[in-house]
Amino acid sequence: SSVEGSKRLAAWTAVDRHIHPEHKVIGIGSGSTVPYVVERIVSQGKAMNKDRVFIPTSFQSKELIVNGQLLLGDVDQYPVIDVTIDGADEVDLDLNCIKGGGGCHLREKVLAEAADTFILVADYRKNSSVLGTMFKQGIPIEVVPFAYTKILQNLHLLGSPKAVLRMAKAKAGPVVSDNGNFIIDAPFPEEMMKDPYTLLTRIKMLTGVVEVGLFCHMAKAAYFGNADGSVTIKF
Ligand code: DER
Repeated sequence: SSVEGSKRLAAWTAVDRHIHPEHKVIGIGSGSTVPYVVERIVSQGKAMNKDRVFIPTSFQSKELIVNGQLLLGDVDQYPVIDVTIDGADEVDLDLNCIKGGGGCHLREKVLAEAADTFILVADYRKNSSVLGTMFKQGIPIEVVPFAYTKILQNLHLLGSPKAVLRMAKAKAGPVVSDNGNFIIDAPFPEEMMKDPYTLLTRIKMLTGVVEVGLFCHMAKAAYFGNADGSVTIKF
């Protein structure tokens, strides 16, 4: 499909531009676009990858690294990362983005922050101007289960009356993250989404919030594959 093709195009272009022989410690994001990132890195060959180490941002990301027969590393062992490449749910004109659609944004943000270069790869549906205008599900927020009801109340008061606990589809009950926490999806009005950094700080201060799926001033570039086979780059 053109969406899958555009994910592959974004991923391959970003790897070709940003993963070079001198890059030895590489952070691998989560979601349905990053498999194309791993595919392209594997295609650089065993000789190129034999002295590289790859740090995962989730169980899924770890599986991609293992199945790609790449060397698996740990962020405790490699706290400084050369390049992290990850997907996004929506990216605005300033490269701020919503992440967490896949419920992995806590570890993703740790590796995004730890990287000298953080790169986003996505299909054309994520290429936006104001966050929330294309990705309508709400800001993903990882919370400790003990506090989720209180946080829902506080989010309603903060400006998101429609904030909800993310329920699992293939399991009874809520989605549980790789860290054993719950996810809340909180849509906010466009006015508030125009200043994502302020909103990030206000949500982060709510007691029991572990991490917020707003990545502000972090990405160095974003690559979007388009249905016509072209690539749009924001930087
Ligand atoms: O959950 C996440 O943060 C993922 O990176 C998500 O934002 C992007 O997922 P996709 O590549 O499947 O659209």
